[in-house]
Amino acid sequence: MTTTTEFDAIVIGAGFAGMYQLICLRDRLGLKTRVLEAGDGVGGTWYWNRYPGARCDSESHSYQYYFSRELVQEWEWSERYPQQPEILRYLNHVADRFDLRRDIEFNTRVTAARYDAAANRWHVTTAAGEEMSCTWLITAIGCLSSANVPNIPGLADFKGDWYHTGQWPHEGVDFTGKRVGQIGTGSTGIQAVPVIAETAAELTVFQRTANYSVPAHNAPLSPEFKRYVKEHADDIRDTTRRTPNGHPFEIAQRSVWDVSAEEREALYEKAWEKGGLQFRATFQDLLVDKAANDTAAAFLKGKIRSIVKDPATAAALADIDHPYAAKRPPIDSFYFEAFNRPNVHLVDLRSKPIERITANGVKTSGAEYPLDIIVFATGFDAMTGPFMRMDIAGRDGLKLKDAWAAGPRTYLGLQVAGFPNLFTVTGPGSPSVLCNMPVCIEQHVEWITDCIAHLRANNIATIETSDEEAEKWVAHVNDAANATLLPMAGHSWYLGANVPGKPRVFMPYAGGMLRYREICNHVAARNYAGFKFGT
Ligand code: N01
Repeated sequence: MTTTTEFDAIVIGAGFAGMYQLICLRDRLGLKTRVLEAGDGVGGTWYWNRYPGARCDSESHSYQYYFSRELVQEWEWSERYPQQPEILRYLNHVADRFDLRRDIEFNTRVTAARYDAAANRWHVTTAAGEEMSCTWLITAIGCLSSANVPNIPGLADFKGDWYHTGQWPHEGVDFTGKRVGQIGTGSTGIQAVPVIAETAAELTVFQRTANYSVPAHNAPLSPEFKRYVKEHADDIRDTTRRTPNGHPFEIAQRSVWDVSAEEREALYEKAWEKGGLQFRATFQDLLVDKAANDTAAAFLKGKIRSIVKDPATAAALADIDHPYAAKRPPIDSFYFEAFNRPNVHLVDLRSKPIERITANGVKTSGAEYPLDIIVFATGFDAMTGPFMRMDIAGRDGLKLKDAWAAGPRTYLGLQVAGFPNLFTVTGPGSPSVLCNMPVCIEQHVEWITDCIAHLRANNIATIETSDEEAEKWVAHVNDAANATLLPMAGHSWYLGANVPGKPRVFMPYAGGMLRYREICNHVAARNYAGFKFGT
């Protein structure tokens, strides 16, 4: 590592996005590039989220980079849904293979970035007080990287240990013989429950909102499937680029109303047996027609009632208040089954909410639950949180915090008006979390790389969008969301509703990855329409 502090480009974050951005800028464009990473290793999400049961909800053969044919051919996944350690091994392999570490500064948290218009440079400050500058600043900070520990009174009094799933200790946590309380039943909590239950003496699950879940049916990959993936890599890549959510399966073209009730039930049963996120592809109208969605919801609630033996627990787990997949649909490995174990208990917080944490455990309005360990599976200050914990100032000192006071406003999720030469990989207003992440990351990184190459080739010093373009894009993002059932889950993190005081704005672009890609390509082909160039 050199001691230079002036770069062509600085990338913040060394997860899937930052690593590929480094490859593109350094190796394809020849830019002097530095990646700044808060952790002491690569991996981003997969570096931090080491909680029990952490595995990917995308199928392994689609949850990888496709930019390098050689990389695709040489890497082999072991399971249908890879576990966190395997994904982290993959990302470390990528870092080694492409010799990335020499340009990544680890243990380096960016605290501030300031645009100097006179010099046309971004000045970046780190927690250790280092100062660096660059022409192009690219955030690759993830959408779900700012842990949300709810402000429940009394946490400081708790005598036991507590952990947030997104900041899990690297040495692991031993639950043996412990009374564990888990708050949160989102995708993370649903993965963690069955694994924690295996060793904890008692596991009490505090559920505020009941959730659907479809079995993952995870299994080791067969040699035939591994061979299929290698032989059909280009087809798999093309499918992920064509489908609205970037997954390697097509959404059925039929409507719920094209088939009889019996046929529908049989199709849901088949999808349940297959498992995974693919369940929502059973019919094309599940996310746009509430009555159609009700049929899937009824099927899934019936499954919960059939799995969970205690009727009161089953009723609380199946009492779901939002359409299926209006919140990010979890997939699980024996989540509902875990409630049949004698050491797992459900506390329904809707009737009796948490009042406080005491020295001994969690106190709801109904009872106090003595605990040795509390696990917060309470999610993230999603999409905007990672930006807001940095002090980013653009043209004329405009703070990003102020520009986004009423919610994030971007053009294409790629740029913010008033922040020249700042690009935001999978930023708010892009498909990101509604899509299989590596697919949208590759698209964003390649678009940004092509854009910077264009600017350099044409001696253009700055690229910047305008308030008007951001306004139009935000309106389009809202229209896309409102054409679906997604806004009907009023408490979802897609809307920022999980963080008290956060503006309620639908943040990801729900128009689908294919449409989004076409829009971005169209913008580029029209000489970056919607952006202003400066010399
Ligand atoms: O977080 P969440 P997550 N008192 O926000 C509850 C991705 N992911 O970490 O719904 C009591 O979904 C909250 O209750 P409610 C995926 O995109 C991916 O589970 O707000 N409860 C909810 O039950 C996912 O969507 C994978 O009423 C409180 C839970 O905590 C995203 O990460 C795996 C509370 C939070 O659920 C986030 O999932 C896992 C409080 N004060 C996650 N505050 C893979 O594919 C919050 N809750 C690998």
